Amino acid sequence: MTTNNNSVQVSVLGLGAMGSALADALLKAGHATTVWNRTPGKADALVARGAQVAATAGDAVRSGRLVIACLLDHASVHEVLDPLADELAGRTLINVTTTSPAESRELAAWAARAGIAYLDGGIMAVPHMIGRPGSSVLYSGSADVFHQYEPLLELWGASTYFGEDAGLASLYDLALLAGMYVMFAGFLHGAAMVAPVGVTASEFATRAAPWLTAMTGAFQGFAEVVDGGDYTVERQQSLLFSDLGHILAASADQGISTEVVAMVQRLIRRQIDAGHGEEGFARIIESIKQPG
Ligand code: FVH
Repeated sequence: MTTNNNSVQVSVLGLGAMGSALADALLKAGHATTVWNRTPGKADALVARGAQVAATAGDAVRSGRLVIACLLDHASVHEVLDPLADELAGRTLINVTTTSPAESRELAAWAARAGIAYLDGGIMAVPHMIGRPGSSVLYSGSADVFHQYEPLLELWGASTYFGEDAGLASLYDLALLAGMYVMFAGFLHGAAMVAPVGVTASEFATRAAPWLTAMTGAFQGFAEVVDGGDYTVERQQSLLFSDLGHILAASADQGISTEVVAMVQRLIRRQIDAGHGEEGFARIIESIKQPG
């Protein structure tokens, strides 16, 4: 642990993989860190690096002006914090547990009623990335809390504040994860397509990674078309040209599921059927915005 003249008395509730990584980064920066976990034993490595361990969540809350919650889900946050509302009053709570936007707003309202300053966070990193390049954490809720603790928050990753609506960080978090999961499904679909001819997923990955990385260059162009609202602009590939029938047929020939590609094909088809076949691929956002 290094010496830190601006040391914050901070308590971390939840020492799963992520809570432990967050606490470790605080300790490395010299913050006076108290940790608590429901199941004993998970604090040992952190204690060896200078953390204080609290026997109960209440003890942890009482020992910090700033309380970080990194628990499993919204229900576990309430389970731990509800009995401690009086103890938390006048303190600051930053909740980086993954929750839905509605759950984040609910927790912010709960905190406001209890007199707790509240900031919601969405972590865009896996535990080993915390404190390293590429890690970012999204925040919304109290601007005062964000600005007061920004140097501490920067220890975990690049911090971005989206505004007073506590649900915004979660909304961005889940929107980014939506993109990630669909991309992963696309990669795995491709790996399943080539598997019957003896291509390993690892070999396929060496080709898919640079290809998909290059294709992310198209995001900005799609975004400009979407924001401009005119899908007829010429430089885009048309929806008719984007028909995925050949990919569906090849997938079926390989004896694999067509579900992943069929999902995209349905979005395209709805726009073609509505008479927009000559318009650009970005138009499938209209299928997404208006569920069929
Ligand atoms: N790990 C990751 O890659 C992701 C990256 C993005 C953000 N997530 C979210 O971070 C939250 C915590 O994730 P985690 O990786 O630390 O999760 P676990 O290792 O499974 O640890 C869960 C901790 O929550 C405690 N806990 C669960 N239920 C309760 C409860 N009812 N009361 C008190 N504590 C509870 C659990 O305690 P224990 O099982 O050890 O007693 C762990 O400390 C999460 O929202 C991710 O979505 C991580």
